[in-house]
Amino acid sequence: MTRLISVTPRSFDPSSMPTVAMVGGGQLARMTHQAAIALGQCLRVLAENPGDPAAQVSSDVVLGSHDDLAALRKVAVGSHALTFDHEHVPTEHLEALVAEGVNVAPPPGALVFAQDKLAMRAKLAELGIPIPAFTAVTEPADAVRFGDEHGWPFVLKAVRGGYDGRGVWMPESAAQTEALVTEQLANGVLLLAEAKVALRRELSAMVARSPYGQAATWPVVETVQRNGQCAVVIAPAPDLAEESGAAAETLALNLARELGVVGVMAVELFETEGGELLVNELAMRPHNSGHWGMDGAVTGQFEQHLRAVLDYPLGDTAPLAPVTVMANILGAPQAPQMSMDERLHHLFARLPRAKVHLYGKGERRDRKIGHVNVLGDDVAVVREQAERAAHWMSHAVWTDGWDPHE
Ligand code: AIR
Repeated sequence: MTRLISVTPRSFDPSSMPTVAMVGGGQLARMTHQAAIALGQCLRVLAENPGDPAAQVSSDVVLGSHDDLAALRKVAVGSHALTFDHEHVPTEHLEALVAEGVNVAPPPGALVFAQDKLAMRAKLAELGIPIPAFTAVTEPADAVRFGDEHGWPFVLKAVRGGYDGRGVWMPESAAQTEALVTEQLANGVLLLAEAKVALRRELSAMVARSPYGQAATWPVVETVQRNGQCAVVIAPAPDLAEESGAAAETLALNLARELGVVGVMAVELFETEGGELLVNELAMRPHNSGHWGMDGAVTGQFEQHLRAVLDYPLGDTAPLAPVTVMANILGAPQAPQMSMDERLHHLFARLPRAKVHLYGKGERRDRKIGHVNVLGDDVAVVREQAERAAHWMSHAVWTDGWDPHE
């Protein structure tokens, strides 16, 4: 005789899963939400507008500004961790939240080194990590003297708030420097001067670290910059000497530990013509140089960031192909007549292996509106496909003259 055992099914209780709150509703938050879904979670987002990329997709949105403490409190309440899609939150607000018991990840004492470019340089100099020569600029004469000593043009940077080429200038002369510095200081922008380094290329070393102290790096990638912002990422960086790659990963791991980072961190590096590695900038959030890993690594940066801030064990970062190339879809000077939907249709017809990520953003010149990942064996072939695909998506033009309607 068969006995029937009655089993009471347990329904999935989303409230038993942790809530991560992210300040900022851009594409980085949108793709973090995408990873959160797979983990049975919903990312709570503090967005300025309901149409922001992450606000379009999360069901847990707080509308407000990242510099309003009341809005930050509202998004933080009841969350297991509060984390970031950009670096622009005032440090004093974060300290107030920590004092109220909020788990800010990365903690403000670490995040400040990604927010304040001068504090970062002072700290790295103290740790003996190679960086380009720099100085604080409190009056025009400081910058002119720096140009005279280190060569023209040099790089003038806003200490806080800049990204994607914003807040960066390269003055060529003393007169230009004086005008620029006077104008920026009058606007209340703190400045630093940095030597312009003779580069072979730019690299990025990404690492994730959990509060428990577990850390994992991805292979070092090459980042190709155009108009002051990232256009293409090649993973792993082609022809990088094994010792240099290992040294960059070790540097990222050590820095993450020294600074007390929680979550992911990108260490943007210059490879000099002599093969030396210098740190350019730090970002303590998902970063453009890690987008390749969404399709090209066992664990991508967005899932890893969530695992790290929640103190879950970290995921395997191994690449899934000999090479992955990520090409940004950057808004064309003029948005094409052809709809995004039709462009996507044609892209898929021509390049079935291309993995496309669209951010739900309006098309504006050079704005990051999506990216394409292509995996393969040969760097030149894969790079050409990824760049051609991204150019097609933004311009509705095939760079090799191919006509979809012929
Ligand atoms: N971001 C943050 N720092 C650098 C970048 N690229 C991402 C974040 C932010 C978004 O870019 O996700 O919310 C802002 O993009 P935009 O195009 O509105 O300036």
